[in-house]
Amino acid sequence: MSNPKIMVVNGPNMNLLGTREPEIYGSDTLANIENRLSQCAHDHALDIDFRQSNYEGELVTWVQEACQSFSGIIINPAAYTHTSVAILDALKACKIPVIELHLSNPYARERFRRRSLISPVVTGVICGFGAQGYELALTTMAKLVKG
Ligand code: CA2
Repeated sequence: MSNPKIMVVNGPNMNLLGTREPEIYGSDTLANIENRLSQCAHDHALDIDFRQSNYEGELVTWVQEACQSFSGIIINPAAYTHTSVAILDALKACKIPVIELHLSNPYARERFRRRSLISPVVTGVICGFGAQGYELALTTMAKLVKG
């Protein structure tokens, strides 16, 4: 039997990770995070599809695709967390587990980061643990999709 497929979606500017603001986001690049997550996926017998886009519509299309043909979604919508009704609406239609993930702890930052539009419709939220949060999310996802 094939492994459950998990889509890992990253929003705008996440391609710049490791180049600035390491005090907030750490010094890992997104490629480093993906490499470690691939090992974690292998350990849990999951297949990951790791993506990043700076475009809201592309993120919406990917969420729709994941809802149709994946077993779970891990999503860091980055700045769109705080603004995107379109991503919220796409996630609302989703029947698979969804984990919202943030490297930083948005509740310890500016007021505008304390509101996530998507939190009310996701299965759970992991934030504030830096890059390690991706592995925490995938380990949790393994339990959600395999029982
Ligand atoms: O903490 C997180 O993971 C965030 O989703 C990251 C977003 C931010 O807008 C959210 O409030 C919290 C920002 C991602 C941009 O990443 C950068 C990385 C390096 C340099 C500049 C931006």
